[in-house]
Amino acid sequence: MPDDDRQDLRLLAIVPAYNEEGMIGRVVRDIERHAPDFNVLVVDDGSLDGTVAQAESQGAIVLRHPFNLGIGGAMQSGYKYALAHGYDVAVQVDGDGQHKPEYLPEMLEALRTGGNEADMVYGTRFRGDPGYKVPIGRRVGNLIFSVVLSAITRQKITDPTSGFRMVNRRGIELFARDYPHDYPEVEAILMLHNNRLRIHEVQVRMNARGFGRSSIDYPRAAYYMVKVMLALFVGLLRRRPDAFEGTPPPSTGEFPAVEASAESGGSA
Ligand SMILES: Nc1nc2c(ncn2[C@@H]2O[C@H](COP(=O)(O)OP(=O)(O)OP(=O)(O)O)[C@@H](O)[C@H]2O)c(=O)[nH]1
Ligand SMILES: [Mg+2]
Repeated sequence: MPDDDRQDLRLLAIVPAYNEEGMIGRVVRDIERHAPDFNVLVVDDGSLDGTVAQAESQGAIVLRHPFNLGIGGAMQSGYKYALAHGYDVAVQVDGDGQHKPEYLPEMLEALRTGGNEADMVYGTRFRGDPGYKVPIGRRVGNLIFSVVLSAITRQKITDPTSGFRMVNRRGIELFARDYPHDYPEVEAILMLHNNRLRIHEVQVRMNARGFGRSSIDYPRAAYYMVKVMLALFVGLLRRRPDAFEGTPPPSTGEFPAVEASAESGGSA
């Protein structure tokens, strides 16, 4: 993308965080270091530890939930914020340090130029070396969802459980309006497909979780599989609109030049 185009874009990194005091400061600093054009919004999902103080001390914008809503609720709050504040691009960067911000420039480039131009670009661990030892249960679950979603979307979706995803304004509008609740990543891909938004993968390496507890232990993994499979089949029964039904796409290109609204805030 030519530099001139990129300068006009308003970019937001949404960092969902639940009890991530051990990593959140570093995540915010790393985004600022590797992708200084992004403002950083930490969505604190009712943490009981020092997450908010750590995020604020690094200059992030912090949005606080009064109680825990889960990752889907945290991300939807982030997308609503992005929509209300006129951002053109929003990317999820997990607060546990798994997503490496050094990939953000490449993902931004791919959002404009990837495939047939993309509405969502996400980082896949499974096109090469994932960068850490992905637990076997997670690999198997991922493979099952990969087969199902690749068949539905008729394109290769190699890492449907990756949360490392960047969307343009259309994606922001869609997800601000509606975002799946528990374990949202897989369902969100079906939502994009149902709304005829285009998806593109880039190969990334991730880190093992840096601190704190994963939300997905074995009993929950079983629940996750059943719940998400059911949600996929229900999603398939939904009407598929002829075209994206949000704000009509701009005639001038992929990224509408949105008037900067009120406070921009941000650390970048
Ligand atoms: N566990 C948990 N995480 C949340 C919640 N709300 C927001 N998050 C954040 O969402 C991000 C992803 O959650 P993780 O538990 O790491 O999910 P995951 O990356 O799929 O699982 P792991 O690979 O085991 O880390 C993290 O940055 C969490 O801090 C919540 O209610 N529970
Ligand atoms: Mg994680």
